[in-house]
Amino acid sequence: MKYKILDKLKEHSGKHLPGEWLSEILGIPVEAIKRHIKELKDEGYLINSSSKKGYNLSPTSDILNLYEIGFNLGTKTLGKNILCFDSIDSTNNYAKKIALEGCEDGTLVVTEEQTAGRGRLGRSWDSQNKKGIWMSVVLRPQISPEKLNIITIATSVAVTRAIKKVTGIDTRIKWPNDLIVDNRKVCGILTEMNSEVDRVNFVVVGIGINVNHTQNDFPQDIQEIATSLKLYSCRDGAAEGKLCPNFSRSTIIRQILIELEYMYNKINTADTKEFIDEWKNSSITMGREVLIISSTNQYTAIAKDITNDGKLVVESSDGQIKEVNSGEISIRGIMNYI
Ligand code: BTX
Repeated sequence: MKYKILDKLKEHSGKHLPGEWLSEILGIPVEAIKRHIKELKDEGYLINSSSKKGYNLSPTSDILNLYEIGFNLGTKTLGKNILCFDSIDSTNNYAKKIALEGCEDGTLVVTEEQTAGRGRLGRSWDSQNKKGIWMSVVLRPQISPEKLNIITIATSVAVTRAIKKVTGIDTRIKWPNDLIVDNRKVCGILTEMNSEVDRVNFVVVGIGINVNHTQNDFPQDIQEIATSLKLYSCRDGAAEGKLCPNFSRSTIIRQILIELEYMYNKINTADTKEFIDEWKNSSITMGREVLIISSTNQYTAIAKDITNDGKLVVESSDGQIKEVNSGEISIRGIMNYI
């Protein structure tokens, strides 16, 4: 019932709704309305209560729960099954566990905090309580294992689109899995796979986005390389004395699910050109010198293109054109972040 009250507050956002009116249309006593409003406030919803005017929901509430993420979601596969936690070691770990147990395609795992958030190659990912979006999606794509990189590429385009639509911020993509604003990392993507020789059983796509951090919230070792959506969007406004915009993490997650579902369908029908082109336009890697470190050798090359199945095309200094796959190599740009 409390979420039915929330539906009404959202439907009439910006207005005050009298308790008596809510009581009448929801068919429960005014006392019950009061009790549910208190429960919603305890969950963190910012609701103004006035004995004369009634209740009004503040648009600055930033709550992560099933109701908020599922509100008007409208997807067919992604986010049909959502698991929300207050704290967990890593959403990728949990998603892999339930994927092995057979959870459905598109299952979302999301948490307020990760105690052992992971990056690539054994690196850690700082995932503080309520500061960001720490989420993983289980996918069961119809692709062969060597095409795994297309999932990371689709995800980086989906997140880029979602951030732009919800916050207006333009992020740039750094191969293979970082989103950058202002030369700093605002998002990292960790794609992990379970496969047979020629068949993918499942892929877990982990997405970490810094949203609510101030610069001092970041640990010392990443202060110089990390930023958050709020920090970036406040930069100019704060100087001009404007109020900083408020993004709800649930709205961004919802939009990511919508965008990623669109691209997931494209991947399953091998129709990747549209988002590959978009990736190229948003990429800061294209045309730049990159250092390629493979298990056998190391060389610099120029990033030239990306294939329709997600491999980076590079030209080495001796003029050779090669296709490289992020699964087997590590690439560092010449900029001062990894
Ligand atoms: P990565 O290996 O490219 O980046 C990891 C590196 O990024 C770290 O070594 C550190 O230098 C820096 N770093 C750590 N935390 C942050 C942060 N919050 N913001 C900016 N830079 C940071 C990137 O790996 C992939 C990260 C995926 C994280 C998601 S969160 C949900 C899911 N669960 C999980 O355990 N991982 C993924």
